[in-house]
Amino acid sequence: MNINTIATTPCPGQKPGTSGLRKKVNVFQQAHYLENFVQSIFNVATELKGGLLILGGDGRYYNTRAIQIILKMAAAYGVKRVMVGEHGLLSTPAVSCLIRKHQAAGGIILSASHNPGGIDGDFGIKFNINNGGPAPTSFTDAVYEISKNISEYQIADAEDIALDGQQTSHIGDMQIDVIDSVSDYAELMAQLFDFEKIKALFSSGQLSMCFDAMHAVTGPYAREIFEHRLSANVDAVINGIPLEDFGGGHPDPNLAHASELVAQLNAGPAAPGFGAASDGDGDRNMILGRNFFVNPSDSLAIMTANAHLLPGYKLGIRGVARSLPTSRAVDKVAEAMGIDCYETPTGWKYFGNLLDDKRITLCGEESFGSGSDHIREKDGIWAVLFWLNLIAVKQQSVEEITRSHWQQYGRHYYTRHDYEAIDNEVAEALMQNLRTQAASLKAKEYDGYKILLCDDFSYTDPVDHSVTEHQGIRILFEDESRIVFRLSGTGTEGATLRVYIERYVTDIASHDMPTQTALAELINIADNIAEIKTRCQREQPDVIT
Ligand code: G16
Repeated sequence: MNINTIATTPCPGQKPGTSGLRKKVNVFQQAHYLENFVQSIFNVATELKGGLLILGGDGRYYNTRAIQIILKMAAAYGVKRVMVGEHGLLSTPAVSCLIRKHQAAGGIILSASHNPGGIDGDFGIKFNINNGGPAPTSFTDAVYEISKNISEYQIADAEDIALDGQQTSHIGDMQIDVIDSVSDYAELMAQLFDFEKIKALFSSGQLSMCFDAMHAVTGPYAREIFEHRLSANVDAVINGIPLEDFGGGHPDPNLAHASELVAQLNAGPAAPGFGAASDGDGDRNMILGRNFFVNPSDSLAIMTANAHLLPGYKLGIRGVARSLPTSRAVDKVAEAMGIDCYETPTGWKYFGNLLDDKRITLCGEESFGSGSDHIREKDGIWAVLFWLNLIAVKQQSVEEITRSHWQQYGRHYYTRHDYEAIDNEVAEALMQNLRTQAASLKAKEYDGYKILLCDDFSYTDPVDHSVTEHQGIRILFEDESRIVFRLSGTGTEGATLRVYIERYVTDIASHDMPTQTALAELINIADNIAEIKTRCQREQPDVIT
């Protein structure tokens, strides 16, 4: 094998965000851009030398091109073996599953998650470590430092590898196995959930479902698991073929972007009883009942309260964790169950230590993510199966399960307002203004809401004691309402301000208000305190979830 050493210069801006490096496709297509970053990863992940690498992506534009480049660089670096998904496809949870099952040294996932794809869309790359989870900040910081000074990279002089069909080939001494993207993952799911019970739900005609794969990576997983293994209705999976541009759609499973699914579930008495969607790389989920939306924060709370009813969790759960902006619905359940509930910064990587140290079994985020100790990533199909299994055990609809949960624990009305593509300096100044005000806000009252606490969230990891600061401004009111402000770490254009608002209501008679109405006063208070409209020159948020 001939190895070429290529001289390069650093490409600015290769600092990974909340989840890997995400940029426009044309940025990744610049000379040496991808290669610089991959070489920087290899230089930090030295355990890959002589080890196994899992490689795949969500099928977006540039996926297969990037895989060919990475394979040749991996061979040059001395990776022993690479398992790559057929057609270059692997969901993020499947990569995590494969790393753990095959004791790989790590995995590279090519995805910009829920961001749009296609030639004018976004591309991304992230590295997962040998526990199957996202690389911690110490790792990504080290990669960034190398990327700032890189002067050369190595790449094997080899032909492209065929990614169609399961087969084994070599570049030099490195073995490449093109594997079935689905089977290992599907087997893990069958161990956690009662497939027979779920199957009976469908075969008895009691339930039909609609899963929107959004032309992203989960199509093949959903077809195999829901249609083949669980015998769901034949039309259970829509938009099931992965496309490089996601069919022109935005693969973000929320009420705005999964509109085809929402229309089906809202189509009256003949609508399916269960609906769900996942994102570009298959780690997010949205759960719907007939004409009913389950807020992701509520979903985590409901899972926590009921996990013991499902085979994979029948021994009970150790503890739970949620990210800062996720509503405190799960805190109420944890309190009642007498288990620990951790509050972490945004980003799945912060759950890894808690899972590895066996402090928690379940974790989740408001950003349509939930997961458990079965892997080290959030997991969209897993969440769908969790809900299907719960419906089969409880013999109740999605709405009935959710409403009875609210009756028992109270309801956390919750919304997130996103202001997108704001000028970076304006966004930073807005956050700085909040930081400056934080200490003086305590005990102030707005429209009858009195502030109990206001701070810039900082997290000390209880396992490795690392400290992560400036993770968002949180304002807690005396009636348990909360407002959180933070800037997104996944966008690719300007800054995105996220404002998260919640209000806790125990009175059952008040559980039927439209969410934006229930939160109207707090929405105004958020604007008063942060001066969003004047500073950002916006009348309305761009997206409300
Ligand atoms: C990523 C992370 C999640 C995080 C989300 C939101 O999700 O993996 O842990 O909650 O970003 O990030 P932000 O609010 O910074 O945009 P994904 O699905 O995009 O990988």
